[in-house]
Amino acid sequence: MNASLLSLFLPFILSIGLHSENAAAKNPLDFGSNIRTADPSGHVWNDGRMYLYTSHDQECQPDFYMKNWHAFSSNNLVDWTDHGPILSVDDLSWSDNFAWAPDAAYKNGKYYLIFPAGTGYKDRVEPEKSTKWMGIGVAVSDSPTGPFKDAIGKPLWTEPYANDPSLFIDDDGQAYLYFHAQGTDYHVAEMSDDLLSIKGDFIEMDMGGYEPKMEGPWVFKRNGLYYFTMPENNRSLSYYTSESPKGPWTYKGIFMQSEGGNNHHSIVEYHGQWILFYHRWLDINSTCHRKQRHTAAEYLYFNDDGTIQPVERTLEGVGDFPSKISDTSQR
Ligand code: FUB
Repeated sequence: MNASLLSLFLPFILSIGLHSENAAAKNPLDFGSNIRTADPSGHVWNDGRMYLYTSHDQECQPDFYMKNWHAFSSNNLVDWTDHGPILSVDDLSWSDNFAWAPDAAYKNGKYYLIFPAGTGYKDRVEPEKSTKWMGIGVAVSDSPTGPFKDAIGKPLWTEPYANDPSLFIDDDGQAYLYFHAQGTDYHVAEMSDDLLSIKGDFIEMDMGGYEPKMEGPWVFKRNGLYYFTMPENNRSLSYYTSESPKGPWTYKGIFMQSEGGNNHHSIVEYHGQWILFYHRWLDINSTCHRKQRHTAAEYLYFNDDGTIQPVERTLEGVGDFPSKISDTSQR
């Protein structure tokens, strides 16, 4: 093409480039519908697929009055299968609302969904009139995609009010339950072997003197080091490290800044790559809300000393993951 023709077509060529860049945008994750999901908990089970367990923002739901939990799975983080609702508060005898951030586990041949749910009413104008209560339940299934059945027919405990459960199972099989609870944040409970009850009392963890308002804890282990991560003040993702799942913990700082609304995340290794799942408040076509939550994913990188590198929110997310894993399989 000569120079004058090139200058004529340059804007067109550039616009194709921009469109193909947008076409590569993989955040929020494409679950094949306009479903709005929040609080993604990622797990890789024995079949090698990545499973995401999420809560569900429904069109026109008031406040955070949420009714069910969903599961999605993928073998490349780009093409997702929607397994639909896997449990609803309608299936519970002790709750009719607040289907908030779930977590999942696989143990002794069974899949477990550990979930917060509740009842009552939250009055944001006159909080003293609120009757809202939440507790943590356990549901079980033979399949990672459910249906899950309430395994104990009641919450694990009723006092204190608690939500945002997160299970970490250590290499020796001991499961630890971290949660957000009124007056009992930064505590952990050891779970019984069948994951249907807690053993003994809550254990207060030493957080090294820094205990900001927290929600949504997530604990993982890498190279023998434990990481306690959480949305600090509900919004910025930050972390501590320790030599033990019960602490003492050392605060290491924020790795994803706040962008306004609440955030909730999980961190999981897949094909040798660490992935951060989180949610974003995005504009939606809704008659009721300006923004609702959508699940997104980013690569998470560690420095040589084990510290976590800052993570930016991107449109591309993990969109090139299929090519990364096919490169790996050719090596
Ligand atoms: O999705 C309901 C609640 O909002 C979660 O339980 C919190 O972590 C926050 O994301």
